[in-house]
Amino acid sequence: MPYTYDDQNIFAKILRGEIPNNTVLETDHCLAFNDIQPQAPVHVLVIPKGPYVNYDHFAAAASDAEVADFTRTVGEVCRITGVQPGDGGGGYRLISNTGRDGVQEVPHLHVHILGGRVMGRMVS
Ligand code: D5M
Repeated sequence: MPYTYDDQNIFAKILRGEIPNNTVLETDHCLAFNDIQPQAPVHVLVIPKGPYVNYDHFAAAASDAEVADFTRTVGEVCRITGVQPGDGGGGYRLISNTGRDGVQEVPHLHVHILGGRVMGRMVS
């Protein structure tokens, strides 16, 4: 499936420094920042710096280095924010809304990291 990337989306503007963000972690290939409408005490978005529309696009087109960096960045943010389950933290939920049926609002791949409270069961 070909994807056309809209470089006027809000996360593209964040990456270009045109609008501010509350950065948690920046790596060679990723930026992690606090969600502006937090749904949990910890609500961080992790995005790749590359122009990928969604998870499907990223999985097909990103380099191994980008994929590795993205995966490790999600894990590092969980450690930094204290939600990792291994050392007394309570754990977390990862969500990547993808495409129309996933009700994705911003057309730049992002993973939501939600934690700091017990999540409800996913029913919809
Ligand atoms: O979720 C898109 C998410 O992006 C939603 O939780 C709000 C968040 N958002 C939107 N604008 C900003 C800015 N400027 N900073 C931080 N977070 C933002 P989706 O998965 O696409 O429905």
